[in-house]
Amino acid sequence: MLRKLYWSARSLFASPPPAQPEYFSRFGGLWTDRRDALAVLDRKAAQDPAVAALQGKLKFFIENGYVILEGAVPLDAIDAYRAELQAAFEADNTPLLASVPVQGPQDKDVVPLAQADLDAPLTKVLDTYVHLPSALRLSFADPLVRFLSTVFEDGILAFQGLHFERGSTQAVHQDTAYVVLENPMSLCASWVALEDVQPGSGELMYYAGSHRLPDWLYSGAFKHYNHERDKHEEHMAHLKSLVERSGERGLPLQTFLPKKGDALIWSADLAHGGSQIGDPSLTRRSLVTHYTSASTKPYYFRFLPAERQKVVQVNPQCGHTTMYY
Ligand SMILES: O=C(O)CCC(=O)C(=O)O
Repeated sequence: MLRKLYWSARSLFASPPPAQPEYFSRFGGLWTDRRDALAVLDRKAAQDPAVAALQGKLKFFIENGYVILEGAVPLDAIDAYRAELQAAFEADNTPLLASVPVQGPQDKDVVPLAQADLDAPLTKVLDTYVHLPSALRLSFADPLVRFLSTVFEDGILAFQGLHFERGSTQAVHQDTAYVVLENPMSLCASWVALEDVQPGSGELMYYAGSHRLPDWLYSGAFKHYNHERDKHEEHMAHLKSLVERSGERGLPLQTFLPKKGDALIWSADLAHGGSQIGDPSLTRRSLVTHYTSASTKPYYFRFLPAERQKVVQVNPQCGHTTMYY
């Protein structure tokens, strides 16, 4: 009850952050989110050969909110990861956890991997990079790290990983609603194909350019959805608005049909989801990693005891953390 009162009072009095004229979002963002990002890119490319080498990809990312890096992950690294994960599926003592769909306002639950139906579309194995060393070569493959560290202008922190065996069928959404950071726009995700993706398998889909849709403000103020604070209808209206507003702007709905080893990186606010599965016999194995900059903290650190707020440094540029283990 007290909690309810707190949230309703907060909803009444909270006001959105002041507009930041140099950014599209009032929550700011990375340099690639600035209104003058293309000019910034030209300046950076003139000064830094590493940026110049990525200039075409960065321009595409700035304009479209995503970029495809073909062959980003070595095939042998994927095979090693799939073998290690398969061994975990078959073991009775794996510490791995999975998120599974349930009815209710939270709509998901976290269970030991052995209790999860991996063939259910919304099952996600959580943060495999914590327990499977082979996952690190995927989430931190060189082309991903080069691109992400240029975008973040910093080291990178993986703070949520989702492994899918099947298409997710997840409605088109913006990650900033659920994947929450102290600096909400300091977010990118990679989607790595662990096999050649077949049409009908529930392909990843996205509205190109939707990262520039005006902010959706939960309870008039917040970038993220909180089921205790915000009405269910507000959440549903957000999802509906992404399709409507993308349609009004003529943004194309595209699907990703990658080869094994290809990766797609999306920016914080790209509207994306999983297509319906046309052929239930098809798998669609993929690994999503959500990253922020080394200097930003996941919001979940607020709710973890100090000893669990730890970053495992893989190398000077890359670290990972988790809320689950
Ligand atoms: O892979 C998919 O189908 C969607 C994944 C997704 O939306 C996410 O991880 O945020």
